Amino acid sequence: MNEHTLIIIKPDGLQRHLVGKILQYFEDANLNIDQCYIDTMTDDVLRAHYSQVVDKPFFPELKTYMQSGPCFFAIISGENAVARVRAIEGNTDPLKAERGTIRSDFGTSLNYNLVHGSDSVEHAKVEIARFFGPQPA
Ligand code: YYY
Ligand code: MG
Repeated sequence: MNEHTLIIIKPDGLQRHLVGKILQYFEDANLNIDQCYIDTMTDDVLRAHYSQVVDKPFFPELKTYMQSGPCFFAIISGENAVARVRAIEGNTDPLKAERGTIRSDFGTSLNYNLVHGSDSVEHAKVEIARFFGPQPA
């Protein structure tokens, strides 16, 4: 099934000059980069994006991290793209992520895990609309 998903390369990915390397993981998996841009997340968008964790104790640190510089946003598409992007990114905690995943290879800690990927087809639609506006059906 051809799917579209949202990825975000978090600010340390840009600061550490890892954007090209990270995108290569997706291209090596034969996934497509359909649209992209770089911008700093506003408070409102950040709260909407992380609505399920706004009340968690780690949210203030996550917010500071996510707004420490611009992020790289992209729509990625391809066969089974939602699950495959998550697999390529690896476990949320880089220390638990399998070798060869982005988070294992470059992530430094649970709080600084470099990348985001939508966790379901349904959430991917919502997240793509949030960051890229309404898409043609
Ligand atoms: O989808 P994914 O990014 O793998 O994890 P989520 O459970 O959605 O958490 C979102 C985000 O929050 C995670 O990427 C890092 C951060 N976080 C954290 O800083 N500390 C935790 N204990 C759990 C999550
Ligand atoms: Mg998530």
